[in-house]
Amino acid sequence: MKLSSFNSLPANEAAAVLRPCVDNSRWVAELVDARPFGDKEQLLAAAEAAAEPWSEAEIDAALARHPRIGERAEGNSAEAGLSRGEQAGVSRDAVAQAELRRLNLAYEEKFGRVFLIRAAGRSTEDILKQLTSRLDNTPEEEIAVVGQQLREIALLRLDGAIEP
Ligand code: 2AL
Repeated sequence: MKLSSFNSLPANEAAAVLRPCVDNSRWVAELVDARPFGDKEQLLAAAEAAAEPWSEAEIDAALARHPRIGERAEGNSAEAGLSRGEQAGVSRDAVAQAELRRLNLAYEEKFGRVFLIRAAGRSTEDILKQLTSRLDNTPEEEIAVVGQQLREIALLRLDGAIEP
């Protein structure tokens, strides 16, 4: 969608464009209310500012909507389609899948939430390396990394949703 169209949508329709980027009503409302944006850079800067920082509760709520790395999102919602695209490069190889599953479960056991990483543009090897290394983080270190990954995913999705 063109930025000019996004700028002039009714608030509920503009919110519906933003929600698949990250399902957080505070972030969505801040951006809807900040319209009109003069250019796409302004929109992306506002989107980043509104995502910094997330509260822990916001992170937990948003994470509930992300499938595990290595699991294909089901259904034809906008979010599911975006997730499938982001994870398109994740190997379907049985050994890689088993390793992802094992490390995902170890991560969930330690941190009590799904492992989140901006998957677009990353190889399976890179994801496995990050997952292994992040397992050594303290909960405080890890929540900062998760927040950053959630911002990156939201910004990439928004970048893809709005044309200049
Ligand atoms: C995902 C996903 O679905 N897309 C992405 O970039 N990361 N999931 C995840 N658990 O990290």
